[in-house]
Amino acid sequence: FGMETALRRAIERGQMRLTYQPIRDLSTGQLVAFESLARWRDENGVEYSPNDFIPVAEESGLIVPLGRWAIQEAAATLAQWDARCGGHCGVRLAVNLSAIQLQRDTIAPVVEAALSAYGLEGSRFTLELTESALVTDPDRIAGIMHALKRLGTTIAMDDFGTGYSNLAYLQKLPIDILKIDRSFVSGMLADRDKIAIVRAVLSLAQALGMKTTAEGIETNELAQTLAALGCTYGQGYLYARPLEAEAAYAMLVEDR
Ligand code: G
Ligand code: G
Ligand code: NA
Ligand code: MN
Repeated sequence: FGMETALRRAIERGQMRLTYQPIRDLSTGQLVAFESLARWRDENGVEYSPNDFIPVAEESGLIVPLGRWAIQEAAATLAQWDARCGGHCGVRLAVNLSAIQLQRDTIAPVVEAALSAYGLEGSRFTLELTESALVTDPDRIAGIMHALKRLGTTIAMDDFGTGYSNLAYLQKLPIDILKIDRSFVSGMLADRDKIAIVRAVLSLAQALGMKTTAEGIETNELAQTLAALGCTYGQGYLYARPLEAEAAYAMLVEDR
């Protein structure tokens, strides 16, 4: 109960913030997007990891207000970056949606309201879903995904390959991007099995007309290898750790 109460208060008191990790086009190096990642620092300066507070938010139902806040905060930040750039700032923002959040909230209207409140086109948002979201009520999730697509957003399957779902969903659902999980990417240069899995995912995505993002890129050699294998985008500590909003804005200005 301790963390749940503290988290509820933190959401109410505006102690949550988003950090932003760059995603680059692997063939051109261009900055194309940032993934927004929630952070929580309490009044004593203690920083909690989303690996700890997201599960608490999911069990307690706080994922609904927290998720709504993240969508609105991402839209507000993007609109502010656009205004400071005097127009389109050149990047998309990716927002994570948890499986429980998709069960408990009506996501498409929440995304639509945030976009319209800040005058943003739907194409400026990517929503990252995990395979686990598809397990409980696939028909309902399919409906949500189609509603999100009608808003013009892009949909990415996060942590692809780590869930236990049936691959048949790939042909039925409007998925734009497969994010290849870090567990396959990091270390793949020294592991035949990992590189085989990465190649298979890349060829599957290509055959289905989807783009790919490799997570967890920490070295130049890895970025170059993934580019040569045809992976579309890359994300990882090589480019940057998740950045505070102001540092992310500085990166995008530098990149323009
Ligand atoms: O940023 P970090 O690598 O510590 O994130 C750890 C995990 O928490 C990741 O799986 C990430 O997807 C998840 N996470 C971070 N921010 C959010 C968020 O705003 N919403 C949801 N649902 N998950 C998040
Ligand atoms: O589950 P999800 O893919 O949303 O998790 C993203 C998490 O991965 C974030 O917490 C982020 O901090 C972390 N991350 C991002 N890039 C790297 C990387 O290059 N190496 C490692 N070890 N972690 C990373
Ligand atoms: Na994610
Ligand atoms: Mn991910």
